[in-house]
Amino acid sequence: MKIDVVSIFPEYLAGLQLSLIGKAVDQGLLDLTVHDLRDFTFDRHNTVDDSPYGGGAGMVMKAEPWALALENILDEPKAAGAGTPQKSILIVPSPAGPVFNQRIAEELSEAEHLVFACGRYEGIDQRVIDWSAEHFDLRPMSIGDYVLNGGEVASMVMIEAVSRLVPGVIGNPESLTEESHEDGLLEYPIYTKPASWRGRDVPDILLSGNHGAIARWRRDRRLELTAEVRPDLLAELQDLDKHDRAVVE
Ligand code: 6GU
Repeated sequence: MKIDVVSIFPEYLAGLQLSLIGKAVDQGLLDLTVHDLRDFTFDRHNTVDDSPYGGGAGMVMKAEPWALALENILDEPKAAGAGTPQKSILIVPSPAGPVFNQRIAEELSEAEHLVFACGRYEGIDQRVIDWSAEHFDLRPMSIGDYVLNGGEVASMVMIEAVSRLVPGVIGNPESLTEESHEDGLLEYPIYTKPASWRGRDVPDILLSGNHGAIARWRRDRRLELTAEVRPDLLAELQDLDKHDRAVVE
C-alpha cells in the first residue's frame, strides 16, 4: 500500500517511523511518504494561508499549494497492481466528516493508494476540495466529536488503524480477529503471571485448563463490559444467542 501525507508540519508524522508501522515501511509492506505543503509555495514567505472571503476569525489554507502538492502525488509512479488501477483515495481529516471506525479501517486497508491532506487553521479553500473530487475518491473523515488543531494527529490515528490491517504488518494475524471492535464487542480482561498479586487472584477458571469454559467466560465478560460501558455497540449487534442475551440483561 502506498500512503502519502501532506502537512505543513511533516515532523509531526515522524512517529510513524517507530514500532510496527516503521517496521512495515522498512520491510516494503508500506510505502509511506510525508510531503511538506510549503514545498509547493513560490513566494518568499512560503505562504499557505490567507484571510477568509466574507470575513470571520482565523485563516484559510490557499487552494494552489494544495493542488500542486496533490498533482505531484498523482504524477508519481505507483506499483503496478493486477487489473485496472483503483482511484487514489484522498482522506481529508475534518470534524465535518463521517466518523472513522473499524469498518472504515478495514475498507481502507484494501486500497492501493491513500493520500491524507492535513489541514490546519479553519480549513482548506473549498474549491480545491471540489477540484480534488475529480481526481480522487474523496473521503472527508472525522475521528470523533471533539476539535483538534489540525489533521496531523487524526491522520496518524487513521494510518495506524489501517496499516495494521494490511497483510503482513502484524506478525500474528490471529491477534487481529480477537480484538475490541473487530466483532463489535469490547475485549475481555487479561492476566499474566503471577497467579496471585498483592492479594488479587487471577480468576480460577483461567487456571482450569478447560478451554470451552474459558471461551464462555471470556465471551460473558466481553458482553458484560460492552453492556456497561458501550451499550450503543451492543444495540447494533444482531447475532446474540439466548445465553448472550441473558448475560447482557
Ligand atoms: Cl479529523 N480533524 C480535526 N481538525 N479535528 C477533528 C477531527 C479531525 N476529528 C475530530 N476532530
